[in-house]
Amino acid sequence: MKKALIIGAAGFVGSYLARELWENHHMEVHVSKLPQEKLRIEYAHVHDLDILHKDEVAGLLYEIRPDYIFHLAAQSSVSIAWKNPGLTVDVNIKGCIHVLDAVRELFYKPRILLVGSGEEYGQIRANEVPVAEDNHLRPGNLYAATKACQNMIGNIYAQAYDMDLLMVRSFNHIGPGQAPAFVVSDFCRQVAQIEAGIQQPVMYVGNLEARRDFTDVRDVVRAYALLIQRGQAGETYNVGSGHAYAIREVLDLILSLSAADIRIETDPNKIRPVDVPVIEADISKLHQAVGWRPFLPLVQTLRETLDDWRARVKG
Ligand code: A2R
Repeated sequence: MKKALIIGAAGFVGSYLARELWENHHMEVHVSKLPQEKLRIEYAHVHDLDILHKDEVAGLLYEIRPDYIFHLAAQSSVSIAWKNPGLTVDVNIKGCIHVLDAVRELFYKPRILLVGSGEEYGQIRANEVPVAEDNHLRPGNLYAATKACQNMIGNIYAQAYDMDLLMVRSFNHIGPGQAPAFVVSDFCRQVAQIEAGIQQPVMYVGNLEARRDFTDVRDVVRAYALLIQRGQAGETYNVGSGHAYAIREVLDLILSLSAADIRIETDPNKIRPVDVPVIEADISKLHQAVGWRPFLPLVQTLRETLDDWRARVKG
């Protein structure tokens, strides 16, 4: 039985990935969380780890001796990155180096997947859509810049130290349980609150014209599990649906799932200082490598996310 360690599993993706590895790939699953976070996963061993402390990373790896390591830990919010760039750089770059160095110093060679972001491509030009892995990176925000840097560092470590690592650039992933700082979760929460009568029937939105590539988180983790087993070392793979939707289209779909009569208003706080008009993934490299395609239709994910918020709002 292969052993997997998911670093940074108390966030949105971690539990979904743990379940995928356990149920569909029959791995022994270890997960890490920050000491102050709460996390219980029935079929996973839970460990405390702050990646800002390199010794802790090394100690945990030595204790578990995983075959596969998924590096998910990050300061992953674009808006927090604007407010706290220092923390974002520390966690996303220094923390990643701690993980890579701890792995490099082990007495054996586990395989590592570094999780990056479609935001790394930044200002994608019209003739570059859908964007492929060898495109220029022009990050438009601090979060994206740290993830682009993580990717470059991953490439350097893979070549210089012959490490068995691969990287992904994941586009917007969505699904039940996501924090409301992300657009789909935010919209679903607002609709659920309006339906429950705890918010006026007005929805506050940001830039509705931006086009983004949305994938259900369960499809995303399926790609991670396949890649770590069958992907090519030293390579970067886009993980996305391959189709960009305008935020307005997503909003309309969510509104169509509710009987409530809702007015739309722009909230200047939700407009980011720099926005990228279109982000859409070319997923042919991933498909060729492991045969992956997304299964879950957008409307199903939206329905389940809205239902999840309806349950959360009821408490
Ligand atoms: O920021 P928090 O308190 O939510 O904790 C996050 C955690 N984290 C850390 N873990 C260990 N040591 C640290 N110094 C540290 N700082 C933050 O990593 C959170 O629990 C987890 C990342 O989960 P999320 O932010 O929910 O990201 P998600 O959506 O699960 O995405 C996984 C990966 C991230 O690297 C994203 O940047 C990428 O996929 O899209």
